[in-house]
Amino acid sequence: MTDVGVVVMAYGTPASPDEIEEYYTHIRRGRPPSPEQLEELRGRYEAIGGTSPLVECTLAQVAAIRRALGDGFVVQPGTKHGRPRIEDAVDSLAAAGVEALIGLVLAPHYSELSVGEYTARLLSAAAAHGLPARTIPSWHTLPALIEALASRVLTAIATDDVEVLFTAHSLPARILDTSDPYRGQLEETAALVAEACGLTRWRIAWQSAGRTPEPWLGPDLCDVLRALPDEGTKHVVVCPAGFTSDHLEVLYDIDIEARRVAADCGLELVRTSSLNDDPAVCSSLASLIAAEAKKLAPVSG
Ligand code: FEC
Repeated sequence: MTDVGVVVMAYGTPASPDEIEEYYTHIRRGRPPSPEQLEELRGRYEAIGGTSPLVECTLAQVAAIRRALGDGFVVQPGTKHGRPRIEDAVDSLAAAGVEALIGLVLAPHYSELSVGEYTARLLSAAAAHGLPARTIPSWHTLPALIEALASRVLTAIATDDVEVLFTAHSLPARILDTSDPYRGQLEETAALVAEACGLTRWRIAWQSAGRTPEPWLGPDLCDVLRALPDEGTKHVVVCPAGFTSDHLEVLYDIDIEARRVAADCGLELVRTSSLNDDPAVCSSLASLIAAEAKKLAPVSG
């Protein structure tokens, strides 16, 4: 019997400061950033130590999923904007002779503009090799995810007088004009975690919005932080439920930028630790992949 190929997909990051311009140009769909935009992004990477830990975190997550899946699967990372790209992963799995592909994105919530793009690229690369493929659109209510986030929220809470903010990456607000499930899925994750923790004061907020003229999903995390002191709140826990690992959007946008805003308004901000290669979450993701593989039509021969 031949193996099933698995592409574990993540955002990707520049491997070194020299690659920031190419990476940013790829995110901008081939339009190079202005010198000011490039400098600004370079400054953010410098502030977190020069490069993002996303490569190592993604590889650790892939390794944990590979271990949990065991025999019968060949597991490769594939990134949206870094190396290897999703298409490179599919090429290498096709060359390894897999009979079919399963794709999973290391982000729990589905939007046509986020996970939808990963999926379209995976399916098109698989079709180019004549490989059947299936993907897992979202896993925002996975019990292991809810339990892992709940345990991190409880660890982060140091006082009863606290408000918990569940965040995900903002997207252009035009997604609300369609039946895009992104916002509703973050609300669902947040409500389940809040229930598991017995929280009474919590809400969702959006972070890391793009710097473009069109409206983005709100409320923005920093705006919520600025409003909280007027509501009598002094302590806040930020749980970036839309991300699975340590990277720029967590280490800069929350740990540096949001923390600065919080300090300016007299708020104490604690961030929940990232899931990274949490064994229970990775092994549950492996079970999702294995279940999806069972739905593949048997390949003759
Ligand atoms: O650590 C790292 O080096 C990479 C961190 C990183 C993650 C990430 C995740 C998401 N993004 C999502 C949407 C958008 C949209 C745009 C956009 C732009 C950027 C830029 C950087 C960046 N993103 Fe990202 N994102 C990360 C990094 N992202 C850097 C470019 C500069 C900036 O705007 O900050 C706007 C694109 C455009 O201009 O057209 C939209 C979503 C996620 C969460 C899901 C996922 O992980 O795929 C959604 C990690």
